[in-house]
Amino acid sequence: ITLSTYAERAARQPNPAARALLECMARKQTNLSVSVDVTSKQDLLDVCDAVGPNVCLVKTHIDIVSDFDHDLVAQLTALSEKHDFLIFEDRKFADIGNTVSLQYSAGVHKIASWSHITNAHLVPGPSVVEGLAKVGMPLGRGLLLLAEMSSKGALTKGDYTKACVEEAKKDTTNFVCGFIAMSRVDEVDGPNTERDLLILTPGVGLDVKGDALGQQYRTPDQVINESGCDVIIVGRGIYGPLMTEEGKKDKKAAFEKVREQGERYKKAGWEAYLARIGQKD
Ligand code: UP6
Repeated sequence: ITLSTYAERAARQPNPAARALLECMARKQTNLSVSVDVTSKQDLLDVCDAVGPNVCLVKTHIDIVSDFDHDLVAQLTALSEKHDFLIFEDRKFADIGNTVSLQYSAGVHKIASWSHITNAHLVPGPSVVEGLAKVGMPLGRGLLLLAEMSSKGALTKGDYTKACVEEAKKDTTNFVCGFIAMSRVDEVDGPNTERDLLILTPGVGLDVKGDALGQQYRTPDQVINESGCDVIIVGRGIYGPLMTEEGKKDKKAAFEKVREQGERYKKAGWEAYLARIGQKD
């Protein structure tokens, strides 16, 4: 998998959301996903508009938006069409099948109706996947399992990680289309010839090694080229300029910096991919 191009992998990808993502990555030449962890609707939309041209995927935590309403979803969807990116609600579902199917389809956020991709912990066992599949499959959605986390001391390792990989490989419905992971977890025991699975990787930063709350950062080259992951997820590395005192005072200048950071991470991610597949450009 690691030596195939994104376009080659799109052509053989059975999950519609994963296929659309791979096609978008090849078309826009970007493996960058921006994690827009801001708490106001307008900031969220403005970040998406600023970095939209450089990303394949916008990752949200919709439950942190203080002034959430369905117009936000309508505008986010419009931006995803304008700039050609997909949407990934980072909900990290982790309950019994019946509960997650309700959390995914209903409530305030109605995640399944607008988010192309979402994710889940396998802690409850395979029924978490079944519950989500019931809602997401008819809509052509995709699910990522959290096989490894980026934070210090994460318990997602060893047999737990292996169980996530086995679950994904044996999912004949293809609803599970990949993982959140730090490494090529589907190929630790040799090449994965069973199913093409995506690896999306958070904990990516070019300027700092971590934060005060256990986050650990690696560079796009370490993640894509050395570890063989497919998509880099970058949050504060991109929208960080908005959070500073200076940024709060001069939003226009801050958004220009956000746009520049998007361009910078896009370039770094794509160079790492070209190095991995053995091409210069
Ligand atoms: N995230 C991680 N690590 C994981 C899984 N998810 O950082 O193992 C998510 C966080 C955050 C984003 O919830 O939204 O990725 C990382 O943000 P950052 O780049 O600002 O650290």
